Amino acid sequence: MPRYDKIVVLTGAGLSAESGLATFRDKDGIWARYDYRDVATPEGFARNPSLVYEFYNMRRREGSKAKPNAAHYALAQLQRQHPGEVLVVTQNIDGLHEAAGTTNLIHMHGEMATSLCTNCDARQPWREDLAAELVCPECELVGGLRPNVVWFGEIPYEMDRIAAALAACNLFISIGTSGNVYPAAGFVAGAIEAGAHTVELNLEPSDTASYFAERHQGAATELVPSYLNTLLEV
Ligand code: BJW
Repeated sequence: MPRYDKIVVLTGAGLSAESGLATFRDKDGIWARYDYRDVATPEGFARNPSLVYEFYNMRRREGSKAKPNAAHYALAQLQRQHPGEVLVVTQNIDGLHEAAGTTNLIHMHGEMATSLCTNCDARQPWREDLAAELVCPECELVGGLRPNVVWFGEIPYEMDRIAAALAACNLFISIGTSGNVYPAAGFVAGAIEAGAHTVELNLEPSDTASYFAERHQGAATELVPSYLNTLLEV
């Protein structure tokens, strides 16, 4: 019987930083170049859809070239080899967890390789650029396609499933996230309430670092494989 048999792992932009994808709030991050109100809110999209399409088209092109790093692979290995349940909840919209082999995965902030139709709610694989004049392949209406991402003021995906997993977990690990954005920043409190051991792995202490029982600082590609290996040792 492993020490922890129900593990929830929350990941953020820091996990994909060493795959060459920018974080949001670091010095050279995305929010240093863009105002989040313009590109990551429904109001910004209504005001200037072209800017938002271009922002996500650029990130989709960059994301399609990125490769998983050692931290993504270590998480996939944990899921394959650990005898307990391991759920990965990612805030990242890139596809690097899947590319590394992670299967039990929730993209709570959406996925950049899919579109969302505001007319029929269909979410569909989308590898090309998105634009206002495109036709939804599902309902065949023009003008409803948008990036399938969760903007500020919108409700993240699969919150019921995440809440149930947190309520049942006995280990919660948070990796490469600033603890700035809710509801993800509140997951550690939910895990503590469930009686779980809580661990933060991050380059710098996050905004919620003081909540965690155990904290390790360092780059994800070093820290994540070495920490997760300790969970696989009997
Ligand atoms: C490394 C590293 C390396 C670097 N190795 N580590 C007031 C109080 C509380 C809440 C609110 C409030 N006012 C408004 C709210 C709610 C709002 C919110 O939280 N606002 C805050 C800013 C205050 N939240 C929402 O609106 C959310 N919806 C919501 O609350 O709905 C209500 C509801 C919820 C639940 C049930 C019922 C109702 C929606 C939030 C949507 C966030 N969307 C974005 C953009 C869309 C996707 C995209 O474009 O990619 O998601 S914002 C952006 O931030 C993106 C990220 O997923 C998210 C989190 O960022 P992350 O991953 O933490 O990145 P960074 O850059 O912040 O941090 C990187 C970390 O990595 C750092 O710590 C580095 O140290 C570390 N690092 N290199 C290891 N190599």
